[in-house]
Amino acid sequence: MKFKLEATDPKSNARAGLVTTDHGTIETPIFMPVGTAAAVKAVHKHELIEDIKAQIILGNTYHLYLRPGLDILEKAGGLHSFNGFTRPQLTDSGGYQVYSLADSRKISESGVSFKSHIDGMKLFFTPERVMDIQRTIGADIIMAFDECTPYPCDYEYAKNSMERTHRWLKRCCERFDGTDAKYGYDQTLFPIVQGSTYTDLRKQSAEFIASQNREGNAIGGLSVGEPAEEMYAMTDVVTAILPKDKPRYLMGVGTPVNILENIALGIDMFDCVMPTRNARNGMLFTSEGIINIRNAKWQDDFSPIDPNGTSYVDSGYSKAYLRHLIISKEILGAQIASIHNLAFYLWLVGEARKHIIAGDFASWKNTMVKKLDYRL
Ligand code: PRF
Repeated sequence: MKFKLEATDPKSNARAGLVTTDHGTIETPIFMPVGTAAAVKAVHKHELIEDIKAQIILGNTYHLYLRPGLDILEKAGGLHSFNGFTRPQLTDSGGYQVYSLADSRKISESGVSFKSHIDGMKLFFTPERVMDIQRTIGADIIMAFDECTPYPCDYEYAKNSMERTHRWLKRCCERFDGTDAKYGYDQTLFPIVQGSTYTDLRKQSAEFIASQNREGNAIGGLSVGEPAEEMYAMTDVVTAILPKDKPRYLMGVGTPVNILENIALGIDMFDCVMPTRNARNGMLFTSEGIINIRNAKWQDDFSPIDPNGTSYVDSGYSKAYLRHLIISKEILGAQIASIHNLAFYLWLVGEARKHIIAGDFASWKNTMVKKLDYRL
């Protein structure tokens, strides 16, 4: 993997760059649609590539390991062959899903034991096992096995957890570096900064992660319920320490405003279920603000979903029709709303990139934040 820093904004820490993998180049800042189980919910690959212009998508080790399982993924020739998304893909390590989804979880120095949320089967993930699993899944970028602390989290717990995440990272690196990619293209491992909302822990973690000298770095443990201002403060502390010549990925973030503010702080990559999950409930993100299409005021509004939207569905369907589909729980409603929201997120980061390159990102960002600010 290669990273080329192309431009930095004069009035913020925003950057534009290029991440090159064996499956192609990603223009940063970028948003990665979430495809947990090897599928972006309700969106097929043609729409992802041609309409939404997704450059990279994200899958989850935890889900893919449970279903379809490693035998099938290996027989398929890896994740890209299996789901047909031929551009770059990234897998999260399960270091978050194990904590948020699995039952009867027990954490020890060697790893995490848990029960599958699908059939209750007892499983054990270690850093080494998670590297082997991600080798078999075959994403271009794979994530270290970490512990994402909840919010709030007391200092002692956050410190111990961060230190264990660092020890696990060393085990991840050792296993990853001692094994080969399986499908003829390269993989790269991103470590994850933790440390909850404690500035000294975040600094310590960022310094440790930077010292591992991997090709890219990630920030975890944020957007877990803390106020946005605390999230931004932690991002700021961490991006000041992480190397400038490597991509920075902020995991599981966020709202359009969260994304813009974190781009301003020097983040290059994002993922979040929000555009797809909220789409299925009728929440639409548009360049003019956020609307709930279930609202009665749209029932006889036959104007396009988003006259400024970049995707086919924006001009191809009316608000009244989409409202009807979502209220009637028609599958097509989820599909149209998901495509719309993802196209909006990809448009947003694409515009951010253009403004960074043009040198006027900071003022554009402030205008957009005013339009898009809302509280969930
Ligand atoms: N760790 C991992 N994945 C994640 C997170 C984390 O801390 C988060 C936190 N927002 C989202 N996804 N491995």
